[in-house]
Amino acid sequence: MRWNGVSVVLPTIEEEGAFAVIDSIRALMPGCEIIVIDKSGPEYRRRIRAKKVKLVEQQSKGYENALMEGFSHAKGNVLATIDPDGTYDPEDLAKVVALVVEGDADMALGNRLHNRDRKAMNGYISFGNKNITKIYNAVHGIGIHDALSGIFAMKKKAFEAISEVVPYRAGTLFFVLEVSKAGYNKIKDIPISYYPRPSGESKLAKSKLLYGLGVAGHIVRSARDYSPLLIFGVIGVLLILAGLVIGAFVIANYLHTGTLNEIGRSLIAFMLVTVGFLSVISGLILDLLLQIVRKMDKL
Ligand SMILES: Nc1nc2c(ncn2[C@@H]2O[C@H](COP(=O)(O)OP(=O)(O)OP(=O)(O)O)[C@@H](O)[C@H]2O)c(=O)[nH]1
Ligand SMILES: [Mg+2]
Repeated sequence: MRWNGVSVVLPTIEEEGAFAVIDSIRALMPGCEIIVIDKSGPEYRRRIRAKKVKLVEQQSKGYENALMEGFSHAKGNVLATIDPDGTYDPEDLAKVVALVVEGDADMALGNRLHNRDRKAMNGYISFGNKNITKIYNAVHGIGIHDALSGIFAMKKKAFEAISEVVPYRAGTLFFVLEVSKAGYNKIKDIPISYYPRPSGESKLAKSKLLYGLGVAGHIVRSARDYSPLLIFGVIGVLLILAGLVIGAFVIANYLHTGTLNEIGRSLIAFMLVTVGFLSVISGLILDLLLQIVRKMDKL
């Protein structure tokens, strides 16, 4: 494998694992460009410079901005990243990068969820991530498994297509969403290992729960913009079903007693069914508008 055209970006905030990761990447992917996009103090920067890699002092804020800034300095035609905190195996990085270098994918990701180490990722984070990824797959018709992986790679062209987008707080999913929206839909993943953090604390988010909710919000927004029928249709059908279940109780009670004495429940059932229908109809109208806009875009 030729690694000359590959640039690997390592995001760091005082990350001790980075030194060993740099050595491993050099051994596994000789000739690739290594860029450290850093937000640490002067002492850490001095030690990174001593490793003879390209050090970019991050001007912006946050993980997504760090990667955007790092990628913009890359010379390679395949851009990749690995979280250098000791939770990923650089051998997996080489495998993920190979998928893009060999032309099998526009973007490739590592999937940590195939065989989860319970010490490395706790249950609710894994559950949240799995389901966030599932909604993403449903909206964009893609079959990946772990949309928040710290190892991914993409064609330079895919990055160029999104280089003007202002990043939002969705971690790796920001890149996945934007690259697929830009038409780079060949997105693949392969199983990788994931280990408990050996040292230091999490830098990406103070609360993983709040972070996860924010990420889920971005998917729902993208679903609204890209597959309105799916999101409004599903919400509508759920509301109608809830209304029908409550309505069935009211009718059963009426048949049993001969009097209609559950006015409250009847009203709720009626409202749920009505709002459900409105939601489905909104989905249909938005879907029609979207089709028209897409047709006009193509003209
Ligand atoms: N330059 C830069 N690096 C960042 C920033 N936020 C996070 N990182 C780095 O990005 C990588 C991923 O962040 P982590 O803190 O490991 O996030 P995480 O994997 O969700 O958390 P853990 O499970 O504790 O590892 C690490 O190498 C961080 O040092 C940032 O704002 N700027
Ligand atoms: Mg980490």
